Amino acid sequence: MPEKTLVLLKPEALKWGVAGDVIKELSNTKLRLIGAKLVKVTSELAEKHYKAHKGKPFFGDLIKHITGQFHKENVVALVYAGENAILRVRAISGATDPSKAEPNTIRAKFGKPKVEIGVFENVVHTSGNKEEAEEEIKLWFKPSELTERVFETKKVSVCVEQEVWK
Ligand code: 3AN
Repeated sequence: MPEKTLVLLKPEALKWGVAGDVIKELSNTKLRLIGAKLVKVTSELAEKHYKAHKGKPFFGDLIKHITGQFHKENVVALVYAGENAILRVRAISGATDPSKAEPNTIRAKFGKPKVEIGVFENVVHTSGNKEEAEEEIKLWFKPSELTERVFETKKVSVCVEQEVWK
């Protein structure tokens, strides 16, 4: 089973008109894109996604940022699959702080080098490891929204039957 990773194009990527450029950079990895959608991020989704940062001084701004309150924009969520997908995407993305990101990385090219809104405007989020990737992909995507069933699914009965993650 190939490795999977979640990439989020953050609200500033859409606001600054660089979402296409970032996807072009990501396509250089030659990984397969198996999911893509535009998401209006709710506080509930944001808090689940960033639960590891709960309690940190920048948590409030992190939630405001990803829910689009600073840039008045949405988020594009992408899933890439392939060998070493997580590290390959992190390598091309660069360090969290754009001022420290290696030259030619996405964050060095498109991120803001100075912190102005309490958190880095670093254009992309990428999963950190396999466990995080699985949890994040299941949080952001339903099975039917991916072109491949990359994780086990089960059927549950609600009013209408739908497929959900097991
Ligand atoms: P990455 O996205 O590179 O995996 P994480 O998971 O450590 O980075 O941090 C998530 C987000 O939290 C970052 N993208 C950034 O916006 C914000 N962040 C992390 N550390 C700081 C910090 N020291 N000051 C402000 N914002 C931070």
